[in-house]
Amino acid sequence: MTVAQYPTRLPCGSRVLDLSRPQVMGILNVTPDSFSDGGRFAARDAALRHAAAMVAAGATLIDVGGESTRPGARPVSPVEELERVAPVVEAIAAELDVIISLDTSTPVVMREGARLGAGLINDVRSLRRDGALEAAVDTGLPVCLMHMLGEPGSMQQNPQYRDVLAEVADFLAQRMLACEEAGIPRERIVLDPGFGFAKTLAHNLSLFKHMEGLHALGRPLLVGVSRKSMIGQALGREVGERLYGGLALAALAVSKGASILRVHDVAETVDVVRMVAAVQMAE
Ligand code: YH5
Repeated sequence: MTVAQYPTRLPCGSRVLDLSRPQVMGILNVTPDSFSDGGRFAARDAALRHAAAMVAAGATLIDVGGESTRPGARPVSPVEELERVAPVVEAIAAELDVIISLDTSTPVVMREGARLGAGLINDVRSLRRDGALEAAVDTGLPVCLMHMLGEPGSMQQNPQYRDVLAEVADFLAQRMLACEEAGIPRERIVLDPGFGFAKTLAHNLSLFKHMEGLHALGRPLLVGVSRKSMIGQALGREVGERLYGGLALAALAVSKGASILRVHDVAETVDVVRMVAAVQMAE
């Protein structure tokens, strides 16, 4: 069994995340395709209802994202991203007992989101955009650093690794160092292997199998595989048919010591996590 080397409490703004057991982060997309048909307030209310349902199902974090990272997605301006995300962050902070994670690479969204009540910055670009490190430092919030080669738009084209686990670990160690030099202490960092970002199926499977090697970095791990194409490719399933595959990976991730699972299907994943934890806690 994997034993964590870090403290079991991660301060996230006004709340504390309990890392003594695995936690489930619910995904809340606030891109126009997700919630926008009835106008601005309807979109905010629909997002709030979805967040409330995920909290009722056991999510302790809600990951709010206003930028689509899909290959080919239209780039979103910082103002547009902020206009999508800010009302939802504000509403969740006012209404729900949950830690809000900001799925953003955009400095102004980090700053405004933190001011409106977010508790964690989740940046798939690991704070490599101009001004992102400084913005994250200024918020005082913990950050999730994720491995990705290149940019979301171009990343998947021909990814190559000599040793995927070693290269992911080296990248995360480098980004952790950049954070520490900028003023984000390591105690505030969460690490993510970045499943599905510039990785073939073989890369994703190997990285998943050997994920425990990342515990050498000494920080909690976040895993996001929910509905992703590694499940589709391994099983030959369309995006709406990937729940069981995702739950298998959730059980495996927890048994490999992952601290946070980023998922669409919160209720189902919470049962898996509680069941695995019950076995892990046995004599
Ligand atoms: C992640 O792994 N992923 S956005 C393609 C899919 C399904 C889902 C249909 N943000 C991560 O969720 N943040 C995203 O196929 C993330 N870790 C962290 N920390 C992509 C996504 C998805 C993409």
